Amino acid sequence: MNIAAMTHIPDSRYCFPISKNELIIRFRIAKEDSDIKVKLVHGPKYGFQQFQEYTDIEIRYTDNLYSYFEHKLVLDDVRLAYIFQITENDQIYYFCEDGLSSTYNFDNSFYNCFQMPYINDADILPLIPWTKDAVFYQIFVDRFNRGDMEKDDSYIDMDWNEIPTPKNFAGGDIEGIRKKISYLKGLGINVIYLTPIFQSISNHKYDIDDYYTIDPQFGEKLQLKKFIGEAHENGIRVILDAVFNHVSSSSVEFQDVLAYGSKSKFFNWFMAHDDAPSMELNNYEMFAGCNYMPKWNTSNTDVQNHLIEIGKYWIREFDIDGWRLDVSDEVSHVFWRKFREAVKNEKFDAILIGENWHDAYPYLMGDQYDSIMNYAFTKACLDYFAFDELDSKGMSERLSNILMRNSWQVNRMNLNLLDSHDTHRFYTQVDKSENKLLAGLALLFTFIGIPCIYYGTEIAMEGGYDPDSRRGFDWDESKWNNKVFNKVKELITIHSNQIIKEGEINIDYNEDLLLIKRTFNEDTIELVINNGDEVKEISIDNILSSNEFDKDKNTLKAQGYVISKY
Ligand code: ARE
Repeated sequence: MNIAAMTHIPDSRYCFPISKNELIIRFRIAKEDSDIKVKLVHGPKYGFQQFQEYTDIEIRYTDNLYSYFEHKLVLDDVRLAYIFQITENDQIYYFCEDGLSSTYNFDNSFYNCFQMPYINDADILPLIPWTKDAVFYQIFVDRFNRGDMEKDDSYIDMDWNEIPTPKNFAGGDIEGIRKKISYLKGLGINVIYLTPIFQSISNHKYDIDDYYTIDPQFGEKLQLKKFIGEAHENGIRVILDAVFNHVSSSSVEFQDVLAYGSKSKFFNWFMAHDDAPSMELNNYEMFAGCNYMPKWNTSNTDVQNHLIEIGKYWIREFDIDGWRLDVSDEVSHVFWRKFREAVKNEKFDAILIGENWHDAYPYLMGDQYDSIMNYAFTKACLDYFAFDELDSKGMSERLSNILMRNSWQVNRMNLNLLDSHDTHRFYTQVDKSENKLLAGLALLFTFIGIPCIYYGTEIAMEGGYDPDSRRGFDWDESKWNNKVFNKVKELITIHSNQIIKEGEINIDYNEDLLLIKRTFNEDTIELVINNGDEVKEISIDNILSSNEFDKDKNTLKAQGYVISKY
């Protein structure tokens, strides 16, 4: 047995409550030790010495290094003590806070058993109820649709269908999105997430001058109100982009610092390297080497309060349903804790989605944001469908690994995406293979979490890296890929099934086939993807959606998928 691989951490992603009396317990072992048997030995915190119950637990997930036992324990007493009993070749071991031993003295267990000392209501990470049904649609505002024909359009310097450059403007606006609400509703999405809309000189508006003004290119406050009102009437929520890591160098605050250096009242709002910050010397903290994006000092209380007021303002006055948090991994944890509390007080079910590209567990323990943009899922899909870095076994391991990074609540609220304004379009990455795009979408809509479509994916838009992935949406329907469009609608409908919304997930593989099972009560929805080069024979009834599946011959062609229910 590989003892060093054995891990359990109480009150963490290895042990967390999902309700007042339900606890998920995970125990990690080396993958090559998967034949060992494990029992959870558990009892009341006050009384474990006298009373222990033994419960068999099972391996539920395996990644490329480890296997994870996972068990849902229903508790009578919410003060729990426990250890793990391991059997290998008839030999018994115990795993407790002190590690592994061949005997365990229950009389002395109060020194080294694991404990969940008490489950306090406030510490149960809440699942935002509406996220179960949520299907996101991300819009890069300048490129979705132009609706306001009266506005001053002298800034527009690109034809709608032209390939974008980093700096040109196509004219998309909030009014344009409002006019497409019925289109979006027809597609089946129910949350719109907009890239930034506040005053800024760029087309992407991540360098914000004034967080209280909507950029006139995109509209004005009344138009935003009208848009959100109509979206809500149509059952669609609206999420805005919070750029709180940095601001524009032309903002009032940074201009003051450039003018007065350490004498400026805003000096400590930024992180200058000496008393006289200047854009020539680049002697201050900034986003990714961009001196026009000076970093806010989010450790400073005045900055914290300033940004918190902005966060509350757009919820209170415009009834937005949450924030996507730009470069959230570079912003202070202390700030996010305060921000969360303020936002949730304003609207208890507003969602906060961080933009962390990597394992974000420390932010996702219930006191900062609710979930992240799941770029680890994106990367897995690229490695599997586009780059041939993963076979089906590897993909099943990678997806399992991603799930074991977080609690179930977070897994259910993570925003899964195939692409975004910061990546190549997925369709382009898979060399415009319609089959691979559809298989990727089938995975997106059956996996656990919230699916997010980047505008235009539904018509198979193409595009390389920024700025190419930000082309104008082509409203000429004769150019659409209708097969993809109809499949996306079909997959969104499948996603609304309770089995997908609430079900457990099981990830497996069989040679070239990737198998994703979602199970709720006695019912299962299963996705099978053939990522090999050969036709596979599989017998399946009750098909909900498929591509390249021959029902008569029961064969699934290369890159095909089939979703069934039983
Ligand atoms: C512009 C040009 C680019 C150029 C860049 C730098 O368009 O071609 O490379 O400047 O000179 C916004 C705009 C971008 C703009 C950028 C700077 O949308 O078009 O780029 O501002 O002006 C990392 C960050 C992550 C960030 C991505 C882009 O961690 O937070 O990089 N994403 C957000 C937004 C962006 C936005 C900004 C941040 C800035 O979503 O749209 O850019 O507000 C690995 C790393 C990640 C890295 C990721 C992608 O996984 O680990 O940290 O993300 O790759 O590179």
